[in-house]
Amino acid sequence: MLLDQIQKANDIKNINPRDYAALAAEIRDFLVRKISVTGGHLGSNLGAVELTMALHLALNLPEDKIIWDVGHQSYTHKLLTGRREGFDMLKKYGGMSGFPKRKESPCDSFDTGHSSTSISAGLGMVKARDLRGENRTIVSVIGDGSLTGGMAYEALNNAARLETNFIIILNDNNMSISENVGGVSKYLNNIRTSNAYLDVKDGIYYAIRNTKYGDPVVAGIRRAKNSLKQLVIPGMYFEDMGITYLGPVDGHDTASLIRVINEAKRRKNAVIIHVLTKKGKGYAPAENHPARFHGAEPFDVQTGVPLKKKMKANYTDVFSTVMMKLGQRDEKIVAITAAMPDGTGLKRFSHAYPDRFFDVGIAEQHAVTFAAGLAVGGLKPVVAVYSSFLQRAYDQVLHDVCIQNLPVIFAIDRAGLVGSDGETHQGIFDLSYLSSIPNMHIMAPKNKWELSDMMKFAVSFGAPIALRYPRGEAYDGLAAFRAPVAYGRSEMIYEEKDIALLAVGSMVKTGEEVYADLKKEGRFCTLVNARFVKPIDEEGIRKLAHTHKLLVTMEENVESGGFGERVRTFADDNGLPVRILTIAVPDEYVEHGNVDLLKQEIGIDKESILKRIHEVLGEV
Ligand SMILES: Cc1ncc(C[n+]2csc(CCOP(=O)(O)OP(=O)(O)O)c2C)c(N)n1
Repeated sequence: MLLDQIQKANDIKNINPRDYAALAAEIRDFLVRKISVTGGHLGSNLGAVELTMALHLALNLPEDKIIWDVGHQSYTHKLLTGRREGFDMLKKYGGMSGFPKRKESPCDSFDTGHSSTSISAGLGMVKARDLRGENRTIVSVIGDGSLTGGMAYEALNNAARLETNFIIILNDNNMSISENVGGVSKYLNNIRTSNAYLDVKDGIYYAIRNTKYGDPVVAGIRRAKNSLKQLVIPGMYFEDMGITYLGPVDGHDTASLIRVINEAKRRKNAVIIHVLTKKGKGYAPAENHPARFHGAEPFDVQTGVPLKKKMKANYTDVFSTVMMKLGQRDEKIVAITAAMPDGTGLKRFSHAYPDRFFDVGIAEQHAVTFAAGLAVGGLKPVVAVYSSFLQRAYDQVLHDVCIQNLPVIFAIDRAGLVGSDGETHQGIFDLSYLSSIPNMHIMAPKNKWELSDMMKFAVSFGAPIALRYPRGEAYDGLAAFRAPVAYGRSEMIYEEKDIALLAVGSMVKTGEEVYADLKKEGRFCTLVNARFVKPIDEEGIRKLAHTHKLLVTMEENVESGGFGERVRTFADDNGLPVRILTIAVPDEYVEHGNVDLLKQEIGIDKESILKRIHEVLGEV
C-alpha cells in the first residue's frame, strides 16, 4: 500500500511520481470504505483528491498554509497529514472532526464550516506574513458554490491590488450541494466550454457561407463572435480586476496541477487557479447522485444505497409537504433558499412552482434582503434556512425586515443540536439572536402537526415571524394536543401544581419524559408547551408562578439571551413568587458527535434535568 508510506505531512514527497495515479486510487478507495461506515462528505472529497495531493507536493506544510473553504473537502488533507487512524471515529463524539480544526493539527491553518470565508482569511494571513517578514505560501481553496457567497467578492476586491503572492484555487465542479446557480456559475461554465463553443460557431460559418445571404450574415456573426470571445476568454473577469488567472486546469491531472501551482508561486500578486474537477470522481454512485453523496449517511459500497432505512418523516419532510399545500392555496407564497433546496425540503415546491421558488446561491444575507423586497412587493416570502447559516444574516433580519415590520417568514431548520457536523453547525443561537430584534416573533413546534399549524399561522400573520425546528425525525407524540395556535399563548399539556415544566419545541418531548419520572416519584407536576418564545406567554407564566414552587424552563438554545432568560427577567421584574431553573445550552461551543451523547454532555437530557430538579427541590 502506498498509503502506508504516508505517516505525516510531506511524506507524500517520497512517493514516486509514476505512482501518483495509484495513490489517488488508494485514497479514493480508503475514503469510500471509511465514509460508507461513518457517513460524511464524500462527493466533494473524491473530487479533490489530486488537487490535495498536488498542494501537498508543491507546498511545505505546516509552514505553508492551506485554507479550505467550508472545509468539508479536507479529508485527503487529513489523510496526508498523519490522521489516517482518525477516520474510524470521523465526526463521532471525541473523534476526528469532519472539518479543519486548528486544535487537531498544525497543518490545519483555519477552522471552517460555513462557506466563503477562505479568501478573507487567506488574505489576512498574507498581510500578517508580509508585516512579520515571513516567507511562506498561502493558498485559499474555494469551490464554485462557495464563490456565490458575497464574502468571497469582498475579499477578491481587496486581494486585487495585492503586490505580493497569494494563491486562490477555484475548485470548480459545477456543483454546489445541488446544481450551482447564478451568473458567476454561468460565467465559469462558459470558460469550461469555451473551446467547444467556438468550434461549434466556426462550423456554423461554413454552413451559412454557402447560402445566398452568406457574406453579410457571416460578417455579422463575426462581429458578434468577437464580442462573444471577449466574454469567454478564460478569466477576463478576474484579470480585469487585477488578479492573474491561470487555467482552466484538469483537476484530476496531478502533474499539471503541480506545474500550475509552482507557476502561481512565482507571481508577485494575487493569482487564481481555475481547476476543473468532478464531484464524486471515481465512485459511480457519487458521480451519478452528487447531491445525495454531498453529505452521505452510511451506505452499502457496492450499491451506494443507504444502510439505514428511513422509517419516519423528519421535520424537513413535514415542512416540505406544508409548503406544497400552502403554495397551492395562496399564490402569494414564494420560497427562498440559499443553496439548500434539498436540505430545507424546498425541492418539491421548486418543481411545483418554479416561478415562485428562488435558489439564490450560498448567499444568506442576500436571501433575507431579497425576501424583504418580495414582501414590499406584496408577496409572502418564506425563507427556509438552517439555524447556523441564518447567523450570517443578522443585520439583514434586523435592518431590512424587522425595522420595516415586513411579513417575512423564517422557516429555521436544524435548530438545536445537529450532531456530527459540530460546533460550526449547531443551531443553538437562533432564539437568542432573533429575540433581541424588535418586531420579530418566534415559535417552536412540539411535534409534526404543530409545525404544520404554525406554518399556516405564520403565513397569515403579517409581520416578521420565525419558526424553528430541529434536525431529524419529526416527533409524532402528543397527537391529541392540537389546540389552535393563538398569538403569544402557550399550550397546557398536563396541569397540576408544585413543579411546572415549561418547554420549547423539541424539549417538549424531553419534558414529557421528565414529567413521567417525576410522577413516578409521586410528585405533582405540570407540563406546558411554550409555543411562543417571543412574545413569551406572560399571562400563562404569571398563573404558573402562583400555583407552583418551581418553574423549569427547557430549551435547545444557549442560555444567554434565550427563552429561560426572558422568563426569568419577566418573573424578576414582576416579583413572581417562584423559583426558576433554566435548562439550556451552556455558554460554550458544542463539538461534534451523536446528539443524545451531546445532550448528556451539556446537561439537557432527561437524567441531567431530573438531577438538577432534585438539587433545587432540596433547596426550596
Ligand atoms: C454559509 C453557508 N451556507 C450553506 C452552507 C452549506 N453548504 C455546505 S457545502 C455547500 C456547497 C459548497 O459548494 P462548493 O463550494 O462548490 O463545494 P463542493 O461541495 O462542490 O466541493 C453548501 C451550500 C455552508 N457550509 N455555509
